[in-house]
Amino acid sequence: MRKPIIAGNWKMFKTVSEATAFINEVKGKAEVDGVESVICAPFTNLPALVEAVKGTTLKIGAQNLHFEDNGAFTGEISGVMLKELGVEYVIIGHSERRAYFAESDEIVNKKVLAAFKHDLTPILCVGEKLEEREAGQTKDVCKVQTEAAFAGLSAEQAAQVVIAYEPIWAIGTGKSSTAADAQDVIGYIRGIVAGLYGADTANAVRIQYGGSVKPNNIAEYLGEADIDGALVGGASLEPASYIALVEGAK
Ligand code: G2H
Repeated sequence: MRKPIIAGNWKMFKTVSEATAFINEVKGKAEVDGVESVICAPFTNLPALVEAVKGTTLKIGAQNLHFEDNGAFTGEISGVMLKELGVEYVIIGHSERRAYFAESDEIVNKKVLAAFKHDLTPILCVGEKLEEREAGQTKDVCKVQTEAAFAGLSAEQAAQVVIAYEPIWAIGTGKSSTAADAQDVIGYIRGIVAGLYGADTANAVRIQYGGSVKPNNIAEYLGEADIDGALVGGASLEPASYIALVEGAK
């Protein structure tokens, strides 16, 4: 059985004091047996958050990493740096990074490999743009992105990847994919992993849906056979809402 995973993607929100206040409010509440609960925060918050979640089951993730360990890459943060902090997860290839920071499939793949090099679990984002959906290319886009991102991974590593299927047109827009449509694509993505590594690996991989997930629709998504959790932006920012999301994943 795959353990459901709810990951809050805070994007560029919250100062250190706001972040630690959030953890103090959700401690013991956004902790539900059988559900993994991860907060992916801005880099500046990570040391304080790792400290704040000690003694809880909450886990901390970053939202990006550079694929090199160190070097002349002004403004970048590496896997070595994240690992030493005690960070466990890292979002890779979010559509905002692909769109605004020119992250190609090749860069995403290098970042996935770098995450494993430093024992960080990647939350790999894939998903289609509105025009791609309208052109009937959703599955082709997901196939290309998924296969590129997994290049060079062993079956054992592949089984640990968390994939987040996020249709770009549903991000922060209030328009969410129906649970049935999300299941259709996510089941297809699981089939891609099966094609690469076989059924056992595909059955182990956790695949989240992301895009305007809220406390009032999370149960619908988690009710689908292949949907193992959610990557949540806006609705992860308020403690009460985040707690409801984790509870909704039971
Ligand atoms: C998609 C999602 C989190 P939101 O980006 O990754 O954000 O839930 O605000 O649509």
